[in-house]
Amino acid sequence: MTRTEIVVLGGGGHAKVLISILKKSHTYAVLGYTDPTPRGDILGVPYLGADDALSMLRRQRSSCAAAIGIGTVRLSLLRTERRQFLEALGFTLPPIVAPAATVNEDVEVGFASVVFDGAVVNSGSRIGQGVILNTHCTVEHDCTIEDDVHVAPGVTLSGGVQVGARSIVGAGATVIQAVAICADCFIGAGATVVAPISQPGVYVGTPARRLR
Ligand code: JB2
Repeated sequence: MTRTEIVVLGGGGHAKVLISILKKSHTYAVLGYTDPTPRGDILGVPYLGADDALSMLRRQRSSCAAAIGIGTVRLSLLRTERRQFLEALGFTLPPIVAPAATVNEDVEVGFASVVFDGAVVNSGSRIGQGVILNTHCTVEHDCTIEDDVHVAPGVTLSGGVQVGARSIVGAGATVIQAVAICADCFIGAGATVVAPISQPGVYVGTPARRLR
């Protein structure tokens, strides 16, 4: 089977996981990664330069895809901006679903989203663009996850939960069923969200309360 060539943006920890998943998928051939800072080869994948190398790459390889490997907490806006930058250059940004993730029937995963190993997404859920569903998170049935949300490792989102754009749900947090979290929230690691959140801010603890 012919593999689709793909370039990864970012050369940190998140990109490393993404590159490993892309290599395992047997669907993609990872050409290299871009980063403002050279970080040497990553899992055998070469450094291509900063993002300004991408327009040349796009001209040379018109069928090359791209994946965003920038996950840094608090940088959801950068992911949004980089997604728009790549779209403007004409790159396709396929959703990347790890072979070891479970995405059940009637689930939509948007462009430039990634679903890492052990994540489970159940039926009726809608995942927007640029979303990170990190290792071993659970997105139960009928959830709506808006663009550029990061669901960190080990999070449990119960059935019918909504998470607004660019929000981050920290590692191991739990959100009970049918609760909506608005855009631009940060839910601290291990928090338990039991009531709707309608104001952007930082929420921590059990039950989760606004910190700032
Ligand atoms: O505009 C950019 C850009 N800005 C920063 N374009 C490109 N191509 N790369 C950019 N970067 C690069 O992203 C930084 O120079 C850095 O190499 C990388 C971010 O790496 P870092 O290790 O700081 O974070 P991460 O995003 O790979 O991982 C974080 O988020 C994950 C979800 C960590 O917190 C991980 O532990 C976490 N699992």
